[in-house]
Amino acid sequence: MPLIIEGIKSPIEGVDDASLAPVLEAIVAAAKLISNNVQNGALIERLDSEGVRNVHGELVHTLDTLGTNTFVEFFKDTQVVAGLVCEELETETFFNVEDISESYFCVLDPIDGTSNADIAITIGSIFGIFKGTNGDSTLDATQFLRPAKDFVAAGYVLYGSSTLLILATPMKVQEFTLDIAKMEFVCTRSSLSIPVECPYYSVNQGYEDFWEDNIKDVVHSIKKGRSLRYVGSLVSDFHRDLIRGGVYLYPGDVNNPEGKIRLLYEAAVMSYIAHYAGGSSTNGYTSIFDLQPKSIHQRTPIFVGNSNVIEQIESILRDNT
Ligand code: AFP
Repeated sequence: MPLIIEGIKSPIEGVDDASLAPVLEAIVAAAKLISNNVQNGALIERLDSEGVRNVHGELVHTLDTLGTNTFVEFFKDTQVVAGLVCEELETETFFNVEDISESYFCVLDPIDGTSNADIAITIGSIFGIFKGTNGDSTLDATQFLRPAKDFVAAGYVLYGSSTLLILATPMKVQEFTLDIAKMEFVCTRSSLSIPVECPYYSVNQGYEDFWEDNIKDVVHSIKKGRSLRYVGSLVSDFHRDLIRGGVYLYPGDVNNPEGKIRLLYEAAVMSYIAHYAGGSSTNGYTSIFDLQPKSIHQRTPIFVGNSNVIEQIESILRDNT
């Protein structure tokens, strides 16, 4: 049975469990508010270079704080979200629910790409949703330390020239566009699949001097016949690859062997969407869709998008070891 969600005009397919509705409604409500804030750009985004830093040592922007607070408030009100892991919060946050095993645990990057926010470049919110493990009513990190394949739904909201919601379930990946006049999301692509052609690759080529030789070999090989596109917001770069065909790469380098992208609330979500859109993902050696996280803020190298190219990348890395 398709699920009817307040704030989304079209029904959501691929979710059997109606108890997920309040979680999606919270995400939609938060997205609409954040979308308004993002539109205000520099009127709202006041970055103080001496300002507060998050658990990763990165400067916290006004939008990060607004985004985090907005999601926390909406999730708290659902009565079914029992816990949240958020990029901006050092430890897990737990909420009161009646039955933990019947509740949901969310992972979240409230504003991805905030360093682009004050220059009016597309940013986003990334989310993944786990169902409480049946019979397990513990409230600790183990509720979140699960591979992407365990998500019941995942997606992102993209705040660009229009506001889009991409929602992946095991049945399909759907795109919704925010109708500003009515402030409701309308389905604009009912079933997304990553195109077979792969015209683009997205990587920060500026780090080339710091890459190990095997990564240089990968990029050298896959760039042939492709255009480089790199925004510097994972949501934007991934979204282009999802719609137009491409691969996104953020490998490790000599200074940061695990790269920059967080496993739980960035890489795992993109790997889940890619998987159900007919693409794939790897950390170089193992599919990120199946990768077991060890800690909530863990980073991972990531290669995600067109399946043939991901296979090619894994094969180059295998041959180099
Ligand atoms: P910010 O949220 O600090 O802007 O980081 C965004 C991000 O994690 C991801 O969205 C980008 O793909 C990546 O960083 C860009 O990082 P580089 O600037 O190192 O290429």
